[in-house]
This record gives sequence, structure tokens and C-alpha cells, in this order.
Amino acid sequence: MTHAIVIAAFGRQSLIQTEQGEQMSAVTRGRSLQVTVGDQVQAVPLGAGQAVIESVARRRNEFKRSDAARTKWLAANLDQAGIVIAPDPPYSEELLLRVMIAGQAEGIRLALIVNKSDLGSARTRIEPRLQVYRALGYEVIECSARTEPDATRAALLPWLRGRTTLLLGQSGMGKSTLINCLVPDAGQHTREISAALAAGKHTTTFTRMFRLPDDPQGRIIDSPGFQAFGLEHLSESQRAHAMPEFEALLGQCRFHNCTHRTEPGCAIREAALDGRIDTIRYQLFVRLTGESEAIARAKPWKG
Ligand SMILES: Nc1nc2c(ncn2[C@@H]2O[C@H](COP(=O)(O)OP(=O)(O)O)[C@@H](O)[C@H]2O)c(=O)[nH]1
Ligand SMILES: [Mg+2]
Ligand SMILES: [Zn+2]
Repeated sequence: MTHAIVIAAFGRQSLIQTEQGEQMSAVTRGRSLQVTVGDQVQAVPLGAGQAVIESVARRRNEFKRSDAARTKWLAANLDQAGIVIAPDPPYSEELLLRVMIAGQAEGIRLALIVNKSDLGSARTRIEPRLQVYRALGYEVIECSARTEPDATRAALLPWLRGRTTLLLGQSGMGKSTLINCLVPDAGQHTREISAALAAGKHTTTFTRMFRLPDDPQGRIIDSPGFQAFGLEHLSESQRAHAMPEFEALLGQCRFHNCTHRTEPGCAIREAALDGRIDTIRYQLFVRLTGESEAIARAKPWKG
């Protein structure tokens, strides 16, 4: 039995790496055993670069999204996550809120990576939003992966150093450009992993972990871009607790089971109405709750 870490996952196939640095393609024993990138596993080598994963260690945290039908794990056992946004095409405030709630609910340290900072006027337009995130305590790191690769490395490598970081973001923000800027041989690695996983042409549809140059402990995890980010795995209360600006106000509403939408005496709505908390995030939060209820109503009753 060998101890290993999952460095790429594609369906039931994964690529694992032992402490000695040996890589093997692996499947799990049994369908109920699911692995994701960053998992610590016990595996039995079968020879010829193959292995069977027998067990998965308890996760310190996990970044996941879910809709009514299924849950998708992005990665586990993270030190932090960088959410990549850009001024053009404009990032979605709603997707950003959802990703932030998912990470915050797991206690994962989050930073915003604002790419394409070279896009002057579009960049200026999002500045008020960046101020909101800075005020909430999130680190905001600016870069231009395509036009200023050296400055981008200088801005990001100190933040990445010695840590395991998940990079995630909606498509088009420049995540692939960023990975290629930070990991010199990312393209070659991805082709090798893709071949090992027999993923064929779907080179961007799986999550994989890279080593950072000149950084023995540093790891960066690239994940596929997304167009939707469901939070069905989180209760209303867990979502509310994942909003840092709500924290001091929770418990001050008139009703203990307040949904912070229309109830009289809601401390959070009052704070949004008089500008003490950001109204855009508040309104998006309220919309999440409404959507969740619609799904709950549509589910058949199982008595
Ligand atoms: N202006 C500008 N464009 C960028 C920058 N980084 C990436 N892009 C462009 O944005 C587009 C999407 O980049 P890509 O890395 O494929 O995004 P991904 O979908 O997030 O992986 C491409 O046309 C890139 O050339 C940047 O720093 N500045
Ligand atoms: Mg990409
Ligand atoms: Zn309330």
C-alpha cells in the first residue's frame, strides 16, 4: 500500500503521485469512493503505471458546487483559492458571489485575482466593486497575464509561495493565460496528464495540480472555467454565515428564522437599505434564497 496525492481527476480516472514522485493512473475501488485533486489516498500499485485507490483521507476542506441533481468537487485540502476575474468580458457579480460563498463556507482563504488590468477604462469601471471586496477583507491582486507576464509573476508568486492554491473562475477571464505565465511547462504537463487519463481532446475539462517553479511546497490547481455555480449543498443559514458583512448583524433580526428578504425588523435588509452593507451583494444573496425555495417546492414530498 502506498500513500499518494491526487494530482488530476477526470470522471472515475485519476492521476496520483507518490511521496517519491512516481505518477500512476488510478481508479477507485468501488463506485462510492470519489476522489478529487488534492486528496490524500492509500493506493495499491498494480504495475505498469496503474494503481487502485483503496481509501481517501478525511478532507481538511473541499471546494465544491452543486445543483439539485449532483455535486461536483473542484479540489480538496487547500490553503487558499484565487478567484480570477477581469474587466472585459465583464465578470459576473452573481457568479463571483456564489464562488465566494462556497469557499467562505469551507473556511478557505480567498483572494480576488483581477486580470487584464491593462484594459484601462473597463478596469476603471470596476474599481468601486474592488473597493467593496477590499473593505470586506479580501485580498485583491492585480495583474495582466498576457501583456505584463513578468509583473504578473512578481505580483502572484509571493502569494502562492509554499501553499496549495486553487485557481478558479468563469471562462474568458484569462485563467489559462495566467497558469501558462506562472507554470513554465504547464502545456506539456497537461498533454502528459491528458494522455495518462485517456481524456483525449478534453484537455481543459479536468482539474490538475502543478508544482510552482523554485518552490518545493507550492502547488497551483487549475480548474475548468464554469458558466454556473450551484450552492444546493448549503442551507440558507450556512449561506448567510458565508457573507462577512452579515456576520455582525446575524441574530439582530426580529425573527430568529429570518430569511432577510421581506420580514419586518430584518437587521440585514435595513443595513442594505441605508447603505451600511453593499446592496448589490445583498440583492444577489436574496435571489439565491428565492431560487433555492423554488427548487425545494418542485421536489416531490417524501414522507
Ligand atoms: N488584454 C488582456 N487580455 C488577456 C489577458 N490575459 C488573457 N487575455 C485574453 O483573454 C482571452 C481569454 O483568455 P484565456 O486564458 O483563454 O481565459 P480562460 O477562459 O479564463 O482560460 C484570450 O483572448 C487572452 O488572450 C490580459 O492580461 N490582458
Ligand atoms: Mg481556459
Ligand atoms: Zn433578517
